[in-house]
Amino acid sequence: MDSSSRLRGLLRARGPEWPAPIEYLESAGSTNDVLKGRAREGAAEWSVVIAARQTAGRGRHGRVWISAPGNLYLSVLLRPALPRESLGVLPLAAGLAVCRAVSEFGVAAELKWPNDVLVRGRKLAGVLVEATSAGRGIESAVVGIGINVGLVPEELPPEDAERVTSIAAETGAVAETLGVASAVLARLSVCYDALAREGPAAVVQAWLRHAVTWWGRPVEVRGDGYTLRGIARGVDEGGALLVEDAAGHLVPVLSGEVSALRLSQP
Ligand code: BT5
Repeated sequence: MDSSSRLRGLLRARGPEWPAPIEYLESAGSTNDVLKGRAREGAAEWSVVIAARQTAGRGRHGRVWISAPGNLYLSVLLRPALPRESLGVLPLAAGLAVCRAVSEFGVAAELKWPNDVLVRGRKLAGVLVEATSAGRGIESAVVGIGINVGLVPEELPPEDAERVTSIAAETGAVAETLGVASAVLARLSVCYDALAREGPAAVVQAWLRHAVTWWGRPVEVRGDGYTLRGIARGVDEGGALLVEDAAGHLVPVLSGEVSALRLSQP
């Protein structure tokens, strides 16, 4: 059986027939790019592209995503009926789906705004959402998910080794990547239904229950050309991080890197 039929079967065992094409590639530049191409050709919502490895895997802002074989590289196409302001909730929904999916494989992960899935502070998975908008709405959103399944951190350069982890490194067991893919897709469809039915606030609440607990603590956010220090207060319905600045104003942060500051740090 080929890999896409196998994944389709795993999904069928968990629920209804997957509603769109599933494309499995032995190698891709970036699964997000392949799926963006399919989206331009009119691909259906929930179309999936998976690659066994990527030669140009990307993180946000053009960063490199380490994409050796043995891990999961997956992109799924959504056409959410959401206003553009709610786009920021999609990475949270995807992160939540990943967090729930990996718990099936014995990994207790935590979510870090906006798109990290961590275990004991090490990165297990990342999410890259790339959307096109139409008027005030979203035309399509390609949700890219990378999960380290079999990766051996010690085989990476030392600077990466101590910052990453994988399902194998956490559990000592090698999970089937397609099994992880089916768990992620099934969980994503549940999160997405909740988003449509109950609205972004419900997804944000669920996300917060799995998030790193730094609320009420000092953080630093580094974005494009700015640095903001303040107290992390929460996440709003659009998925923006709310940081209370020195003047006591709640500043919604749409993108950036956040780190917790030690209380004594000036
Ligand atoms: C992300 O970016 O975390 C988004 C990663 C999304 C990858 C998926 S794979 C399928 C789809 N196709 C793609 O081309 N991309 C998506 P960001 O928050 O910018 O984090 C990037 C940073 O994570 C890098 O600068 C490294 O420090 C670290 N990193 C790179 N590869 C990693 C890996 N395999 N595991 C853990 N950390 C990694």
